[in-house]
Amino acid sequence: MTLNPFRRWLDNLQKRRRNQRRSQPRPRVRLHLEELEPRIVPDSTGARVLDIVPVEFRNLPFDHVDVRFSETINATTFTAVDVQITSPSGSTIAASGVTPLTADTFRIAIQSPTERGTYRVQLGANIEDVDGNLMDQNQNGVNGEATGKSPSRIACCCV
Ligand SMILES: [Ca+2]
Ligand SMILES: [Ca+2]
Repeated sequence: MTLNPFRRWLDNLQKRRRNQRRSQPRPRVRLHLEELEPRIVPDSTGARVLDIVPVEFRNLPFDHVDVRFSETINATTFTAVDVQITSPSGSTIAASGVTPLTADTFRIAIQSPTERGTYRVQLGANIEDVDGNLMDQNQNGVNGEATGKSPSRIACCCV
């Protein structure tokens, strides 16, 4: 039984090491949990037109168009100058005014046209959201592009 003394020696050695480890002061790890502060991520996204209504007029006075944006708009930056309405024959219909209905919806007043057919309505791109971002209708991350105007929307007119 020559193994027993060796085993005993090894057991003792392991025990001593374990005891040594226990008796040594352990480094204390303290977790300091901190509440996350609310952070405001600056808005850099330009608004886009979601809806233009109505899309069809039948034997009704065609004197306004309502437009809804993807977000709140700075109403001072949306005026009749930002509206382009083209008649079926290609002439321009002037917008006579823009009135906010809600934070993101506006009514564009126009002079009643006399032509039947399809009218193109384009808006932008210098209309700003409340953070000063110009429109980004094509959502490519570049605001205020001339090509970023709202897509041609159709309003049919029956007069
Ligand atoms: Ca925005
Ligand atoms: Ca764009």
